[in-house]
Amino acid sequence: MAKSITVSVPDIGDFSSVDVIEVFVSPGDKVSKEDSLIALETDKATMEVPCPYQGEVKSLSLKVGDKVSIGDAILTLTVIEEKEDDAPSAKKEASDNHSKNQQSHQASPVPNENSDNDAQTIETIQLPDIGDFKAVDVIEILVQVGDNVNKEDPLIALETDKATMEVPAPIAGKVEKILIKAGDKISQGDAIISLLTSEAKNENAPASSTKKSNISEQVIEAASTPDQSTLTPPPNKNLTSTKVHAGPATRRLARELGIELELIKGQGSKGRILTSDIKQFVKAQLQNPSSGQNSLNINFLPMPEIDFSQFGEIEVKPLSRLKQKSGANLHRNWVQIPHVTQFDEADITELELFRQKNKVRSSDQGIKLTPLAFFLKAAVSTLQQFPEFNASLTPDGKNLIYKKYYHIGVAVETPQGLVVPVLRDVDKKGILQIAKALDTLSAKAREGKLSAGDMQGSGFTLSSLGGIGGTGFTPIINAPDVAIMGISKAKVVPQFIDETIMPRRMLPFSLSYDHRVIDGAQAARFTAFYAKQLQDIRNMLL
Ligand code: CAO
Repeated sequence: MAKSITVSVPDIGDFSSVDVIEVFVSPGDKVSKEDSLIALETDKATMEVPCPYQGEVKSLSLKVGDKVSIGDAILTLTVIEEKEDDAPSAKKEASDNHSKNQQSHQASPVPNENSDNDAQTIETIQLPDIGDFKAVDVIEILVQVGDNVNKEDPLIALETDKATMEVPAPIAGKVEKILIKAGDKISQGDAIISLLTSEAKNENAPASSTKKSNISEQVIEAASTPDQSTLTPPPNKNLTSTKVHAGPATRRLARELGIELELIKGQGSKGRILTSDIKQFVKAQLQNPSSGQNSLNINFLPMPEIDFSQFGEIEVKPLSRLKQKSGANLHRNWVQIPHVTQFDEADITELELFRQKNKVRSSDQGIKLTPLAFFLKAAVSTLQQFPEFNASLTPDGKNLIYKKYYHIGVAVETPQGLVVPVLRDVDKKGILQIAKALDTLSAKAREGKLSAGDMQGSGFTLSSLGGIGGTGFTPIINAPDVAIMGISKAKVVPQFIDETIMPRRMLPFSLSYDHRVIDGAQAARFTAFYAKQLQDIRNMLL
């Protein structure tokens, strides 16, 4: 039986007032047990709060930017299947390890060449007690040899299947040697880094003296009690596709530099964004400002925040996650690519007669023969004639990558928003095969079953609103493509042909192109050629 349950913030150690940095679900979303609901961030770690039940999100009780503590309501869930036994205790005993986190460093004196001050020593920093975990993955080294670090600066990032954690420096010093590398597996007591330090150390301490550390306590929590109420990163499910995986230091660096993590492709394991990815991204922006975030350096006026309820009744509904994600991409492409749109029209009278003749025959084979299959085929023969339209600019803006394959993205409207699956090898397919592949792919899109691979690899994109209406529109280029074709609704209109007025079916279409790559004259030639292909489809055979 359906039941309403409030899911609250579980025990997250001694932290209170923790920042909510991401909310992964919206009202109406179906969630499974273990799906991540929100991400929290302290100055030491990020953590994701998994869903304790399977159900449907009824309402959210918090938003990004809120500060939460244990017991605060996250959301209300309509539980579809509830198993009493599975219900986690919202509050769980904090691990004994909480207060026992310790970090070690071994000291060995080194001669100090030029100092008559304090003698400098090399301290070997060891992995402290991180709970019951052994052989934990090192996912990132956050310092380099020669770096000066302050006490508490993060040195390395570790990841278990339950949490990401950073190991802070127990003392200030200069990184002398890095004794591990990303990808290593390490356990408590393993040496990680040598620091050259003049910081006073405990002379009475034994070689492997211990020192209190601030390593994040929820890590230990997760380590010691791995059940539903612990803070876990999400399992590798589709749900994660719109999320960014990055540790606290990376997020901090991105925030400091004002960089949206969504813009960066993570090179770490499972696509995790590393600090080195951010540095690389910044470097690329500096080298090629034209591809950079806000490279136009526009001082955008902030959007007005208006309480519309003062004017009448309103209802606020969140945008679907797909729309939020695709909106960011559309915005980037619109702002960063200098678009020009060329409008043209094609006489598709003969094409339509041919299609109507073959429509019944193809529907007998279970194929819906819509005009789009012809438009795609004509796009290929036009791209073959104008290869710079089937290309991508290199990120530094200095080279054009010509594609020798003809994979075409097709914009498909779905209940969640617009998606662009890619039809592969259109040049190698006949019209019926294209129609069939299009039908399969658009059905898959509407059912929300497209894989990431289904949406990659296009060289050119086609967006058809012809089945709906309109006389022309300016489609936004689907980067890294350099052009996109927009198809509008064909209609029969009087046309002069050899000084005679004839009823002809005219198809309006438009081509948005990246003016950095394509000149206006070339675009006009492209659309004229395209119109010619459609006017007499035998041209496509040439
Ligand atoms: N002119 C006139 N009629 C057209 C037409 C055109 N350009 N294109 C299609 N039609 C007709 C079709 O022939 C069909 O009629 P019949 O059944 O009588 O043959 C009808 O419109 C419906 O076609 P359809 O939409 O089912 O199929 P399609 O192949 O034309 O389009 C798809 C498939 C996936 C592109 C479409 O379903 C869709 O999602 N369109 C929206 C895309 C979108 O939102 N683009 C905007 C993105 S912003 O850049």
